[in-house]
Amino acid sequence: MDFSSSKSNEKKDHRSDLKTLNLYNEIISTLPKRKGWKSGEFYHYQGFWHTFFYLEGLLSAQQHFKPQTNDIIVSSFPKTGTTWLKALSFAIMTRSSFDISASPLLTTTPHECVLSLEGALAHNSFHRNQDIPLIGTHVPYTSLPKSIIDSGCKIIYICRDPKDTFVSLWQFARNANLKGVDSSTNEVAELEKAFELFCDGVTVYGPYWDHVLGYWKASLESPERILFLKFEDLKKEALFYVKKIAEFMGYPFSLEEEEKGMVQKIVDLCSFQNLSELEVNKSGHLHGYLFEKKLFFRKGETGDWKNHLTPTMATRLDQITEQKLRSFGLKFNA
Ligand code: PAP
Repeated sequence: MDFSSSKSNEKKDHRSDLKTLNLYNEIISTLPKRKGWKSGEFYHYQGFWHTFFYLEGLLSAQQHFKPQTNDIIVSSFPKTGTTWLKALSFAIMTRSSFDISASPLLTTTPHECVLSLEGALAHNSFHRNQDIPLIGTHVPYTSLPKSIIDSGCKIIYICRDPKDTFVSLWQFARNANLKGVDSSTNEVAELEKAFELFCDGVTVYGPYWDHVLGYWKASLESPERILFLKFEDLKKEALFYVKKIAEFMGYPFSLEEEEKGMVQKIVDLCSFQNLSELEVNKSGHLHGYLFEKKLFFRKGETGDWKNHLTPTMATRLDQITEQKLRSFGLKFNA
């Protein structure tokens, strides 16, 4: 896969050595914590809940990460369309280097095409390819490394109706058969219990609503720097939004490209149906992680919450959303 990055250790950028890792352990051990959805714990840092692994990565990124001037950050709360947005932004950016029929997305999973700031990059799993200025993250806006904010990097944020987000997150946690982890320590909280925790904001990178609000407010203040998207809109009007994303990124489609159907080709390449059927996304684990790649492709629909949540649960999530987001002009409709 090494077209975009390498797995070697020969160069340092924002990763940590053992001494700093010990320091991060010390910092994390002083933070408020709560039992998570599985056996591990969530740690409360700068207003949000984090798992140990990603918090260690975040601390490292906050201390060391130096963006390139042309970097574009692809940001999201987990399970709101990260994989899809990574694929789309990557396909848009690399379309002049690779014919669609030879796109690296056909042989490399989107999470390895666009590496995670607090995951793969911070934890030494990969080195970034400087020719592809795209970085993924789930970090809340207010916790982004200062270097990212100061550099004025563009940010694309995607969010999703919290009912579908919760269901997707719970299904992911439930189905994650973690490599090398004893299944008895791998049990996920019952749906009802996980639901209560989600409503209380106790979920990885939660509270969900605060995460969305951080990016929403920033996008209102600086629309030229932050593009705010919803999964549901992208589902409904993929062509329109892919053009919008490309323009925002500074890689607009030419008239000739549009006439030749390039926008549609990118939509098709990155569609759930296409990506989920590729061998590279069906088998194996993400490099440096315990997750199977196929876990990132479940249904890819809007409204699956209807198959999992009771009407009372759905109303409760809608009410929280209304309370927390409505006055800022934000609503969802899955
Ligand atoms: P991540 O934040 O852990 O990377 P993310 O990609 O945001 O996960 O979320 C996975 C969801 O996106 C899954 O939704 P579901 O559980 O409701 O099915 C997954 O199926 C969906 N998904 C992945 N790729 C695509 C795609 N190309 N188009 C539409 N949905 C997709």
